[in-house]
Amino acid sequence: MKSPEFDIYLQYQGFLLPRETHFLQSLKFANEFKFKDDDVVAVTYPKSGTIWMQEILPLLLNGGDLTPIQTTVNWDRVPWLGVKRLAEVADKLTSPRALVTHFPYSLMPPSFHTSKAKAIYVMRNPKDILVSSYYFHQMATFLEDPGTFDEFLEKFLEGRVMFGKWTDHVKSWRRAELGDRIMFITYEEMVQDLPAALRRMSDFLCRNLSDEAILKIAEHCSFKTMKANRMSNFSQISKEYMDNDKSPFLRKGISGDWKNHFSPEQLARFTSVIFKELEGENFSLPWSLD
Ligand code: PPS
Repeated sequence: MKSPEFDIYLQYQGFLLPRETHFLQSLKFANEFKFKDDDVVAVTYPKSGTIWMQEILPLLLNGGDLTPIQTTVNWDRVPWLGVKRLAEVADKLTSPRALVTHFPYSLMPPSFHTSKAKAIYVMRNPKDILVSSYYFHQMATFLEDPGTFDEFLEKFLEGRVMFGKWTDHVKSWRRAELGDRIMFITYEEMVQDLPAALRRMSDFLCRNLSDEAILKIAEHCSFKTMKANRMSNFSQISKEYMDNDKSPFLRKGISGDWKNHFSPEQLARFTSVIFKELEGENFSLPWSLD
């Protein structure tokens, strides 16, 4: 039996954050974290490809040496900004450092703004995020029970989920002041042609990688390889926190699974809300919402 909502989430600057991993102290640590100019942070709304980036970034930064993904668990290899573990591993990270975060722009620490650190924002079709998150809420005991898919869809649209509304998150990171410090990529692009997506990221990070290195990285970052990598598949986490038998963390790894879950009514409701909230924004979505 899961605990009530207030036990599960910490309210922080208008956002609900899972208490299991977020503490006032870890958030203070994040706020005081000193970004360096050669850091790179992958920014994601939950379930958009975070752990994929924890696999990709070390390999792009080191030219394809597999040591980090074979010897270090993902949460220590590319730690989460905001999560308590960061304080324990921050000093051990070697430059160029890679981090991930679910933070909306407003939660980024002052040093991020004054540094030249780069950000890669990974965006995923929100319908697939909803589906992925629905299963994740069933397997992660530190998150609330999602209820029915219909109930969870309403919660998601209202932003009564960790890190708030998806639309607010994507809008928050469209900041002119970031200029060429940020690149945007989609989960779908990565699924469709991983080597091409890796090439784009590697160019953004000014890594001059050979085609051979890119192909090697793509092979080791495929869904199949990651699912078998015990440093990345959460098999080392106790069932008490994540029950992979209920739903594996690396669940399907595809785009379009929403088609197996949405009714026509749910689709119409979802599309109209998201559409309305993005009206007037000067960026377009790379996929159609309906
Ligand atoms: S979390 O909890 O926010 O950190 O989750 P996150 O890592 O952002 O997202 C989990 C989804 O990403 C999928 N994933 C991948 N898809 C394709 N290829 C690779 N290599 C890969 N690695 C992770 C993972 O399976 C989750 O999506 P779903 O749709 O649930 O399968």
